[in-house]
Amino acid sequence: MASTMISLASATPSASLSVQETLKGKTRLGSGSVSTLFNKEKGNPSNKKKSFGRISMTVAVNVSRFEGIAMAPPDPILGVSEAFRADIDVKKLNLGVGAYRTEELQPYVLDVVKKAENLMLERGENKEYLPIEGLAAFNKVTAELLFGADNPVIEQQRVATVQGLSGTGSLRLAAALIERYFPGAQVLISSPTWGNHKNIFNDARVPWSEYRYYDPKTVGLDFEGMISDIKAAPEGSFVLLHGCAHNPTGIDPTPEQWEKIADVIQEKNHIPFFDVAYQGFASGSLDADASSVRLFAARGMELLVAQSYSKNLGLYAERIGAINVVCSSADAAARVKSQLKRIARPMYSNPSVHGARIVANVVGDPALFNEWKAEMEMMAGRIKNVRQKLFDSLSAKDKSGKDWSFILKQIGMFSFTGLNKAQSDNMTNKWHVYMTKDGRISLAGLSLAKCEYLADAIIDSYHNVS
Ligand code: PGU
Repeated sequence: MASTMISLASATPSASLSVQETLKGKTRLGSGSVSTLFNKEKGNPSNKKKSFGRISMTVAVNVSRFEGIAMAPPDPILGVSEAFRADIDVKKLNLGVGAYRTEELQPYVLDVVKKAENLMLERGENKEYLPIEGLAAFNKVTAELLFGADNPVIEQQRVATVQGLSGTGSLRLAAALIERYFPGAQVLISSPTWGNHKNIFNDARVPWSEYRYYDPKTVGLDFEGMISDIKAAPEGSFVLLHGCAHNPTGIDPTPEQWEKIADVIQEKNHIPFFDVAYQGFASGSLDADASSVRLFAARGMELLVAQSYSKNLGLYAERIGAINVVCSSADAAARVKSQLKRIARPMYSNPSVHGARIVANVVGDPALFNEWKAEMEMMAGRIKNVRQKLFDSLSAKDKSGKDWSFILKQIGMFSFTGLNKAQSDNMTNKWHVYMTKDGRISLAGLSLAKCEYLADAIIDSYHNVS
C-alpha cells in the first residue's frame, strides 16, 4: 500500500494526537501505520525552506489512493478454475472452463502445433513487430478456412480480416467498430449465451438485448421465439450468432432453420455477427462447422465473424484469432480494415506473432493440415465418447424415469444439464465437481473413468436439491 504524506501545521505537539486520531477514524489504519514527524522546516512542501516559528508536522498515513475501489467478483467461468486449484480433494473434477483434456485429464498440446513450432525454429523466424493488422500469411489462411478458399467474397477482396487477440479480442474490436460507426445500434444476443459476451458489449458501450434461444421445456431451441425476437428488433440491429456448437446450450439450428434466420435478418436489414469459437469441434469437420457463415455469405450479405483458435488448435494461451468483416465491395472492406487497425493501435499496438505463425504453418502446409484434421476428429471423438458414457451412466443409475437423452442431442464441448444454481453449488460443495452456475459442464474436461462418479453427483444434485 502506498503511503500518503499529509502535511499539517499545528501550534503544539499535543494537537498532533488529535489530528492522528481523526485520521484513524477516517481510514482503516493499524497502530503502527502512522508516523508523525515534527519538523520545523519540512512542514509545508511549498514552504520547505521557511520557518514560521511554529511546529509543523507531516503525518505519513498508510491510506491507498485506491481505497474507493471495491473487490470485483470472481469471473463466472475463469474463476471456477481458480476455485478448483484451491480444492485439495483428490476426487475433484474441473468441468468449468471449456478446455480440452486427455483421458488422463491432462492439458493437450496438438502434435501439429509442436511440428509447426519446430518449423519456426528451423526457419529461424524472428520476433519483429507484426503490422497492426497481424501476420499476412495468417490473415490469408484464416479467412480461407472460414469461408472456403474459392469463396467469391475472398476472390473479390470483400473481406476485411484483422488478426485479433483470440476470439475475445476479435469480438472486442468488432464491438468498438460498432460503437464508433453505428452509434445507438444494438446487438441482439442469445439467451443464454457465453458469459463474456455481455461484458464485451458493456465495456464497448454497445447496447444489447436478448433474443429467445433455449427452451427449458423441450431442452431444445426456441426457434419461434428466436425468430419473433429478431423480427421485433429495431432495423439495422446486429444479431450475434454462434456459428456452431452454441455455448452454453450445445444446441444449434438445423440448416433449414439457418435459412429462415437469414431470411428475417435480411428482411429487417440487420447485420449478422458470427462468433466462431469452435470450428471443427462441433462435427469434427472444419467445412461443416462453417456452413452457417457460408450460407449467409452466399446470400451476398454483409457480416462480421470473430474467429478463435483456442479450442480447435488448443492455442488457448497464444491468444490467436481474427475479426473478419465481409463488405459489399472491396473498397468498403479496405476502409473497414483501416478503421479496425485504428482501433487496435492505441489498445495493444499490434498482435503477437507466435500463434499466428503456428496457424499459418499448419493451415498452409497440406500435410500438417491433414494431420490437424485427424487430431481434431480425435478430440471431437473423445468428447462424443464421454457424452455417450455419461448418458449411459445416468440412464442406468437414475431409477426415476427421467429422460437424459438431451445430453446426446447437444453438441460441442459442453452439456447444458439443466441444473440450477443451488444444484450446481451442490455439485461443487459436496462432490467437488467444478462447473459454471448456469448448469453447464465441459465434457472436454471429463474422462470415461469419471463418468460414473459424475452421474452420481448429477443424480444426487438433481433429485435431492431443489
Ligand atoms: N466465444 C465463445 C462462444 C466462447 O465459448 C469463447 C471461449 C470465446 C468466444 C473466446 O475464447 P478465446 O479464448 O478468447 O478465443 N469460452 C470458453 C473459454 C473460457 C472463457 O470464458 O474465456 C468457455 O469456457 O466458455
